Amino acid sequence: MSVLARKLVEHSEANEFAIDVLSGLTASPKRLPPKYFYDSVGSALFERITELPEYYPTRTEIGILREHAQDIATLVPAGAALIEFGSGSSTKTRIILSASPLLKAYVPVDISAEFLRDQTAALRREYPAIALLPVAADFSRPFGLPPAIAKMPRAGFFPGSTIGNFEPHEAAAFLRHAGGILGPGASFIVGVDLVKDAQVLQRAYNDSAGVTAQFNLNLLARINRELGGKFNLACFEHHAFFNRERSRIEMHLASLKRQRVKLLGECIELRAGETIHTENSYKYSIESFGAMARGAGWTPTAVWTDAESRFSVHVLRKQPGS
Ligand code: AVJ
Repeated sequence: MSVLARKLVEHSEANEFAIDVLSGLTASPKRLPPKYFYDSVGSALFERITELPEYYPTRTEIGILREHAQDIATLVPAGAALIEFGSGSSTKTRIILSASPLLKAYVPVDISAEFLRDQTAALRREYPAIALLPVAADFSRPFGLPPAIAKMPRAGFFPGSTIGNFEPHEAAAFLRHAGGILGPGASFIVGVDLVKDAQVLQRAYNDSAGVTAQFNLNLLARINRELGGKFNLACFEHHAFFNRERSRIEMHLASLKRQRVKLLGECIELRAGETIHTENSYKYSIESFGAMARGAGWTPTAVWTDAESRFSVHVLRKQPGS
């Protein structure tokens, strides 16, 4: 990419952040999109979250992937390219790559070009027989695949229950969109967190070390850093709770007092106790996720869970003609 092209991209990204922040903070109720959690500070905090004793999803999913890696590999088409949507933890990717000797290519798709560069350099050394073809893009939008995989069958990989960040209708639209990218004959490996006891869920998002609170508050710190906002983090509190009616964990930042905050020439007013809604993390049952996948052009083919039914890994097959 030329210097000018890179500048334009950076500029439009900064602009998009400013637009999303201003529109979210002037809306009622106030909200901020969770995709902005992941700057370098936020990504490092998220890595720490995945290691917390209360945060069961990551280690549970890794356990399921390890235990069933061979079964998963048999459902990946021979000679396929593996396309990962939002390449987060390389631990999970390595389990799939190591178990599937017939994979020809690995295409991690991630919004952070820097993260992609670091991650692929290491994988390239470890898997010399697999073509590593990173794509820097927002995976929830249309993006182009590397020409080198044009003729290969494809398998998708979407772990971590990232799908839970979408509203259910958006999750269905994403599954359909992924089907279009992956093409006929594709399989799709999707990690989905399950509905469960509210205590277990609530503890996972209210850890005793306060890392999730820092992760949530970092959104305001990022707005201060990148957009010159004047948020005082001490005047906000992390809230996370399970909304059973909507089957989702909600995260909010609650204003501890009535306050006005300057941002991009605007003045954001908050009432005492008013919240900024920063994240939804939807939880599904195996059946509810399967039904959504069917409605989005996929056939649920296999599903595994852990002994406590906390997390699930689904393999979907693309419905012919969908
Ligand atoms: C990355 C969206 C799956 O919802 O559990 C963790 C993000 N937020 N703790 C999740 C998150 C607070 C995570 N996902």
